[in-house]
Amino acid sequence: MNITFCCTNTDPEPWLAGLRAALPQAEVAVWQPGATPADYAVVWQPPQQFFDEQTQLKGIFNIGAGVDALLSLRLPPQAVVVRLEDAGMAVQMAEYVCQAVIRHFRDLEAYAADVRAGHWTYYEPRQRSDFAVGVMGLGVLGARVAQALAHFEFPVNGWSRTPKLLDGVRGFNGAAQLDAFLASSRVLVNLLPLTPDTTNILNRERLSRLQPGGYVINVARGAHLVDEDLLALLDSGHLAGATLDVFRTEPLPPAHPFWRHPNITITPHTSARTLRETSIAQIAGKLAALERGELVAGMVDVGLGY
Ligand code: NDP
Ligand code: OXD
Repeated sequence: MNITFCCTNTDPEPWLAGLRAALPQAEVAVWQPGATPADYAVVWQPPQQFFDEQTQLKGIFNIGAGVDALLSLRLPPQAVVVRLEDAGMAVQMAEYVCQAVIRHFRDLEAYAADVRAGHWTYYEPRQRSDFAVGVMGLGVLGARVAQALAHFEFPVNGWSRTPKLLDGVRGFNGAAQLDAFLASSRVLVNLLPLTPDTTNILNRERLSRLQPGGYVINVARGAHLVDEDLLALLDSGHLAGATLDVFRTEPLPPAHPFWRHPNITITPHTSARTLRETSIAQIAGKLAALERGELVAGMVDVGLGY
């Protein structure tokens, strides 16, 4: 069996060593233009030329959870597309989102600024019951985040395409319940996949439906958010702030207003990193199962886009 590796911005050597150790029967090599056709591919944002040449793939393993970049390419139609499921990302996402919610809820940014200025000040505690957090997307990552927030006793709403039952989470589903979900939430966490249905979903009309003093946390994809609509709602005072980990263009261009906005915290697409060892173990297990003719979890529905 041959595995070809084509991952942009990734040092290939530790991946090759890990894949060879986990799958000793496989030939594993970095893809070069003109390479002989392989059986499986391990990819992150490969060029179209890769799939134009690798036409005989049985399976494509994406070393991330989101497959939007991959599905924008023409893929060999017979190949199954398998994404990472959790692989250590869910706990990282829960950490990141909880710290963003808590930092805002507890005014920790303002306290840090006061302390830097030598001031010993107090702010009026916020009411937890007024601080409902809405999580868009209740998949592998969103469900973990929603449950972590529920442990801190925030009221938690969740929105998904199909109905979901999660302890401590008030469930909403489908386009018909989106407005009610937004109107019930003050903080909005986005963990949707980027698909034709969800592109630009965080626009002025939707964000205006959040409760006054709303706060936006986008950890999914930059193209979910209409940047200028967020800025306008921050300027109008309807929204209090945002924490953004993902952007339409990454790295975020130096002139972009998000860099300097006083109420926006940005991080460089780092809320949940791919962990190499865990990911290799997951990929190797699924690849072996596919070879035995079994179905595996995490197979992408190309029609739905996630
Ligand atoms: P999943 O596929 O497990 O979950 C997706 C969720 O979104 C599901 O609950 C699904 O509903 C819901 N959904 C999809 N389409 C719609 C729709 N049209 N309307 C309402 N709900 C919808 O994905 P993951 O949780 O694994 O990952 C989510 C995203 O997080 C990734 O696609 C990626 O973009 C982003 N990500 C970001 C990272 C970062 O570092 N910033 C790291 C990893 C991922 P249903 O349950 O009904 O199918
Ligand atoms: C992912 C990501 O989708 O890192 O895994 O954004």
